[in-house]
Amino acid sequence: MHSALIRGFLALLAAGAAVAAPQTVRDSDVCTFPRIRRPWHKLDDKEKKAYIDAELCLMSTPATLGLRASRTKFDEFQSVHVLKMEIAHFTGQFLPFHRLFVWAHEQALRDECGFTGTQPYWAEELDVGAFSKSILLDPVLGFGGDGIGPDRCVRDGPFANYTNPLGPGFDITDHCINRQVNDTLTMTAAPTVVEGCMNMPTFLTFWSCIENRGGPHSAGHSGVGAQMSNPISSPGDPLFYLHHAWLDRIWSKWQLKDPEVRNRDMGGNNRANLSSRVPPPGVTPVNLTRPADIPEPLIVGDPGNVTTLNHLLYLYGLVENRTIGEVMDPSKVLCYGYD
Ligand SMILES: [Cu+2]
Repeated sequence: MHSALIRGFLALLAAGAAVAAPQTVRDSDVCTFPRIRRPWHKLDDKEKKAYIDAELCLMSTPATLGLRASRTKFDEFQSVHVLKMEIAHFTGQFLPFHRLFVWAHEQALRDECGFTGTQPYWAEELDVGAFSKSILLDPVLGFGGDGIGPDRCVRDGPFANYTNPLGPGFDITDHCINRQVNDTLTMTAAPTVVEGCMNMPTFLTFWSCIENRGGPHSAGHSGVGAQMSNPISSPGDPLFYLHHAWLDRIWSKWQLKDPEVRNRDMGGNNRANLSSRVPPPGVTPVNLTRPADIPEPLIVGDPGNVTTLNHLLYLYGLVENRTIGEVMDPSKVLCYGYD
């Protein structure tokens, strides 16, 4: 009787430990001063130059992860996005994955290139209907302008000479960073559209408002065009990170309206049904079929079909993998916030 009690007690302790273990906070996870991300238009010239220089540095730092077709650290990010295409879009992990992905990029700017600022975002509301005149497309203190000529190469600005080895889509081809700005397709970044998403009551309704056609996600991609409008290889344009930081800010603001509930609110499917997806009018359809020689993306931590907080955001070595639960509140493990 006595030993049975002790055995029971020990079993309870073990069960408690097993449940408690994933919640353990490591020293490196304690966030005392969250880094505050700001919009590009509020950075001064020195801050803009520091960010662009750090991105150029990633583009000249050799790849180390052995990922498909990547020559540089910059390419490795694009490669991970290609590898994860069907599980990182139109799935529950769309927002959490892109949160960790943009954070990993910011971290690489810091670790590899000595960047001391924070990941800026593109306040796209300011440029609705006029991406072509955005200060982000400035040739000197920006990302270069619209593409020109038949190949739509960006021929001015700091990234004009970069040879991008991945894309379009799943292809491996050396090409320039290209754009085909379409101001009409930027209307879904309008404040009224964003406000509509902010008023959504649940994660599922909020996420679909952001990602589905007619939502702010498509504005940055379709409005910039060319590589940016390719759902597979879009991180080949450095504007990708400022666009997704803007979306991440909207999610974060939405979460802060009811953090107790919304920092735990997750759902959706784990794998996208892309066969029913057609691009918005004016955007060339992209072949979304994964070639046989590119391995299927891994789904880890979610044995069912529904996305949960236990879902592991697998990043192929870009940074430590994190669960969705760990990135729900950016002011915790990732230690940042927005202005
Ligand atoms: Cu994406």
